[in-house]
Amino acid sequence: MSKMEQTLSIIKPDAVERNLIEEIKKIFIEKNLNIKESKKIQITKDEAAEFYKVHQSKPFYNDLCSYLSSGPIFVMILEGDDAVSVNRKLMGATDPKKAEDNTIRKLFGISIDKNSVHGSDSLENAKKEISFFFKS
Ligand code: IDP
Ligand code: MG
Repeated sequence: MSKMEQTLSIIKPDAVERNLIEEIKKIFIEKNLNIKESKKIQITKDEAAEFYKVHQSKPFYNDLCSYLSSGPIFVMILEGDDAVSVNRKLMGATDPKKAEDNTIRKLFGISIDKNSVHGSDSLENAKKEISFFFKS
């Protein structure tokens, strides 16, 4: 059975810079992911470090935090049936080279770090990530 969920999506600096916001939003809307709230912002490196804390032991952590804070991002709350997994499927594999055809990362990703989008990987993390960006 499907379940109404909310998840967090981020269009990363590489895609905002290439004016891909509207094109990526269209992909979500066509798959019945409703954009409940959205905003274009730029975060500090400290905020990126907090957001990506789960990756703090990874060798790429510092670069990842620099990158996410390097330019404007577009953050969205997506809502729909099975929104967490539907969004992950639409995004494709982390490495655009390995992403399935017609996924956002296959279509637009440049490299494993400049892979155009972030999406929550579980309902629990979705709740945390939504409250990180959208204080209610
Ligand atoms: P995900 O975004 O598909 O959930 P994660 O493993 O959670 O992938 O990694 C978070 C982000 O860190 C990725 O989207 C990517 O931008 C970056 N990243 C992951 N693995 C590597 C790597 O091996 N080198 C550089 N950056 C990486
Ligand atoms: Mg992840």
